Amino acid sequence: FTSLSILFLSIAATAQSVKFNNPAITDKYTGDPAALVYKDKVYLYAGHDEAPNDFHFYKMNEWLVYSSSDMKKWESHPVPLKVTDFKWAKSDAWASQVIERNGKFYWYVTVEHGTVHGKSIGVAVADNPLGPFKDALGKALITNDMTKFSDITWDDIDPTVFIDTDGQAYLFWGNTACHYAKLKENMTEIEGEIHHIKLPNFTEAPWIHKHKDWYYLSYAYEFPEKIAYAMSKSITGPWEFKGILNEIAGNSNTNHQSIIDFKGQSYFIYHNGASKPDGGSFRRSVCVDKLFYNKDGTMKRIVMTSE
Ligand code: FUB
Repeated sequence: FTSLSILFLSIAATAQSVKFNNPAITDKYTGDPAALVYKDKVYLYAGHDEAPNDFHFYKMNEWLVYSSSDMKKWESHPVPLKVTDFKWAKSDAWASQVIERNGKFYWYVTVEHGTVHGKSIGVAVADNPLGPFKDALGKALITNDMTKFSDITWDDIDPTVFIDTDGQAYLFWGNTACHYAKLKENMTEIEGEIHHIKLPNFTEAPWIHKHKDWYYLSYAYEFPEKIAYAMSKSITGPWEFKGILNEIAGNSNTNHQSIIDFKGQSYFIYHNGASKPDGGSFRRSVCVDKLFYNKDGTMKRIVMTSE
């Protein structure tokens, strides 16, 4: 081999190792992916986009769950949770996240409240990651009346949950502003005050993760949405803005991310609206791409790949 052919071979190998066959989920339209690594599998929770092609808003009545051992082959499981499982809610299975604590699985969801004006956050619980999940409280965990931050009715959406190394759990959420609060050990009650974080052009979709000794707060930035992020040495901040992580995702005005490490590789999971023939902002599809870190802990921009 000449040194030139070795260079070409290594470029080809790198390109191939980055490539994924997106969308990852093709049996249904899915949005707002939230991945959970548990034992040797990844569980992928997502909202089911049920809007017909001529309906130009979200129609979402249930959440779905898929599992995978390799991030490529995804097994679909029975519907684990519906809006109707929350008797106090009336519609809108919007963004959510599941976390495990002491062998129980807690699923934080966004729904439209039946009596309190606007979106609220509820929590369901199960003994295994595939459910069945049941409403843990019989009422909302967070409502618009509690946050008292803005008059918009969709301020309390998009929960992301994180358990720090000292065992303290935190819930972050929000639209227009990012809020956070501690969760009690039981994972179903807020402890103390609700705090508000200032982040440039925050739209929605916060996701908290930790990699090595850095905390990352990624979120949907502007509208149509890109994904940007901030970093901190502490879960309570201060957060330093680090810029754009992912560009607008094909044909979708939202771009909702989930970030995990699995079997030695980091992944960026999101949705786009590019599925043929009828994909779009309300008929989204979950995609998976690899994520890479720089030596200083910052994240490299995502290279979105398709088949
Ligand atoms: O899927 C409904 C809403 O769209 C989510 O709650 C937001 O994050 C955006 O993706």
